[in-house]
Amino acid sequence: MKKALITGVTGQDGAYLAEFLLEKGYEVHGIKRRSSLFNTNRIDHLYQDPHEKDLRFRLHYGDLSDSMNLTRIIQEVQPDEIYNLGAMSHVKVSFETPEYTGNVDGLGTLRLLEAVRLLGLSKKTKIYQASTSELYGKVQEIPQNENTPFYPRSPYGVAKLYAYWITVNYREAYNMFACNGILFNHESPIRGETFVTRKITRAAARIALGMQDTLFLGNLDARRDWGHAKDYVQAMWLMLQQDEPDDYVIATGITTSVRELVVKAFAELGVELEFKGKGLEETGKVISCSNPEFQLEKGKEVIKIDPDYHRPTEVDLLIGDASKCRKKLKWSPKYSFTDLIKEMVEADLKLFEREKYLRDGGHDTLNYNE
Ligand code: NDP
Ligand code: GDR
Repeated sequence: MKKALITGVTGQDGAYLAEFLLEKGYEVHGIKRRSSLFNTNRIDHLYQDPHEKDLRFRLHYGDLSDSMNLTRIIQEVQPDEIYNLGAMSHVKVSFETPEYTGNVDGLGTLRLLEAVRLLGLSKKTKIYQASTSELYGKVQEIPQNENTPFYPRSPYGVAKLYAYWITVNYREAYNMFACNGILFNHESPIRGETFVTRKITRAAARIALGMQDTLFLGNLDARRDWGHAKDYVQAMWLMLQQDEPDDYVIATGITTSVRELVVKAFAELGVELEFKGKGLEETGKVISCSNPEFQLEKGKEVIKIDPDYHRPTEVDLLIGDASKCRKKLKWSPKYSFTDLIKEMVEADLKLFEREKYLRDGGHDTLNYNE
């Protein structure tokens, strides 16, 4: 039975990947951080009591800033594959915590690679590094592929640039099987609530249900190549099943603006929006609502701009060219952008319908997701 170790197992990708690898018959080990509240919501359905026989899913306390901890876990697990998904992954937050982000996202990768090397596992253990389209940053060329020059635009992007190159360096210097997956944005119903897709699908549901008045956003002109996380974790695994280690772009090849995303999410609920005005004065208003259960008046301003959500330096346009991956890994995404937004909106509508039902019934909902 193959053993995999996942850092960031409690995150969006970690949860989908753990599920995927368990289905493939792996023994899966995950590193989770100690926190004052439970932080395993996304993987609770996979949990196994550690006293069970034939345990195939195990969690270890750890942190990418702690070399000794990482070394001990790797020594104990002796993994065939390591997926380094752990990171401070929010681009805007990285401007507020640049040193921490550099430590975890940049040096954290070095700590893992060096632990594998020092433990004499360079031949046995294959490593996947979660690289990102944020490496491209300021537009140099489109669509972006494995040969497009990097120009990161945030402390997050710069930290991930270090992680990208240290992965390449360990591959070349020590002959390690280490791959970079340069993944473009990927989302799902379990996406973190402060990333723009999920922020929008949650707010659309809440606004339609009368639980929220306004959604404040930043740059509506930014364009991203959005895919589904379920498709993307499959590509991570495929990279480690090849004969030779390499770096791959994973993307859909379709780009959409934040403004278009907002319109689409509301349209899924039968709410038609129109944007008017420019810059900070731009607003999104309701034109019509075909669902009689949602009492949204015509002309209601539901989208407004808050400059606090603007970034000091922005990545304007991402669109990926995944031809290498399609050809070599025989990978292609199953979900379209429409499927993705529909699934996310439906999931959030269900979540808040339940919440509203409980609140209207006078029950205390104790919702930590809000
Ligand atoms: P999430 O933010 O959902 O998950 C990040 C994970 O990293 C969480 O499990 C988090 O733990 C963990 N983590 C944070 N800090 C540390 C630390 N100091 N030590 C150990 N673990 C830590 O991210 P995603 O699942 O979306 O992304 C997975 C990886 O892929 C990240 O590295 C991200 O940068 C990268 N990436 C993501 C893309 C996307 O569009 N989703 C695109 C390209 C790259 P906790 O739950 O406790 O916070
Ligand atoms: P991104 O994702 O920065 O691309 O990083 P995010 O969803 O945060 O932003 C996408 C774009 O939307 C614009 N935007 C807003 N973003 C947020 N979060 N909140 C807002 O209110 C808002 N308004 C407009 C942003 O300016 C940006 O242009 C994600 C993360 O998962 C990274 O870890 C990963 O590496 C990249 O995707 C690929």
